[in-house]
Amino acid sequence: MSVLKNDRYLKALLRESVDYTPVWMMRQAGRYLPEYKATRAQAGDFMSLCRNADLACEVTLQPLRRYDLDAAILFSDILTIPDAMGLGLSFGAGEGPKFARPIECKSAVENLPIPDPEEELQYVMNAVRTIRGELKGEVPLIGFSGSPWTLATYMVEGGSSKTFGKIKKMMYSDSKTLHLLLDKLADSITLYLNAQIKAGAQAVMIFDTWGGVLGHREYLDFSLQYMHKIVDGLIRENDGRRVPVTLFTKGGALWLEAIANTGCDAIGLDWTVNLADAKARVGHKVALQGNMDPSVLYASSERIEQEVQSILADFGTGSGHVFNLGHGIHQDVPENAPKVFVNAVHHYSRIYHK
Ligand code: 1CP
Repeated sequence: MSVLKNDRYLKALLRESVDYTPVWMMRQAGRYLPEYKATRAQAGDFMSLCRNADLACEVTLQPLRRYDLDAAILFSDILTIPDAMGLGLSFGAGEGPKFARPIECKSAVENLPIPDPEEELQYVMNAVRTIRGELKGEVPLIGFSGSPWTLATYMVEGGSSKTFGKIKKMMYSDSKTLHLLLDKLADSITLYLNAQIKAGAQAVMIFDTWGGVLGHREYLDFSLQYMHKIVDGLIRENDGRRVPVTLFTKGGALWLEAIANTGCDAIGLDWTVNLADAKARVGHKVALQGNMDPSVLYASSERIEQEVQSILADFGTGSGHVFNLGHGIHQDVPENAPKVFVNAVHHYSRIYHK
């Protein structure tokens, strides 16, 4: 494998010194890019794009050609695992995900298989191997998965949800079944992420997009406990280098200390938390990733630069910060905004790394 030319992202996650703050954008490959839409049309539909290693590689690299990003993220989706478990995933045109066979009862959970990453999910590993080859060591490749709780919400609700009524009913009336599901997911995710690492992912991230809809005790019990189990089972060194793991819970600012105690290397933050406060609470243990509101990218270049400078000032001096949006980039941001954002992070962060 080629030598890594830009390792700022990996270094910052391990709180090692860098010359400027590295940056990438959650959902950096996607519908805000015309070339993504063209490749998706070529593939036919979203899952066919994920299953085609060459096209998945192409869309992974597209944002890197436009912007000076410090990391690439595998193009795939968090719902590949439930699909591989046999739930029948589809994405209608312009719609969210749908499962043909959602989880409705205990026996459905008991019968769920734990997918073999090099069998049912081999297309993901093939994409990782192809992307690593094509990146030629320019920047590191991030592998990812959804958290057990977040995957379970889609599996029980049958798709996206606003109220999470079905899964919360299961949580409060049949918690044993839900724990069994979360435990199986944690085992599946551990195998899946370890396979991504063996295939070439140099860091991994767990997206707990829906952890923030839980009550205080429920978050610890139904979400964080299972992410902790995954962190305990991950390969932490590969190819002579530490493989950092980032946990991102949207709406998770209440639980930063508990998240830091899982042994993860970094915590992903949304924009509801001030970086200075977060750093004071957990910065001696973990690195922080975030946390600009993605909607700032709708504003003028001056306003974007101002927001970047404020967030950099909040974090202050020293390493341990990976700049990012606090959630995925919106589909309709002006074409030039990501460039202004990325360049501003690099430009204005140098004074904090002397
Ligand atoms: O129409 C299209 O082209 C599909 C849109 C799309 C894209 C571009 C989906 C369907 N998934 C993706 C890619 C994707 N999903 C990536 C690629 C890597 C990147 O560039 O960052 C990643 C990391 C994800 C992760 C993902 N999928 C999450 C967690 C992160 C987050 O944004 O909170 C979630 C919740 C999903 C589910 C999902 N997949 C797709 C959609 C539209 C959704 C969200 C549905 C919902 O809101 O409930």
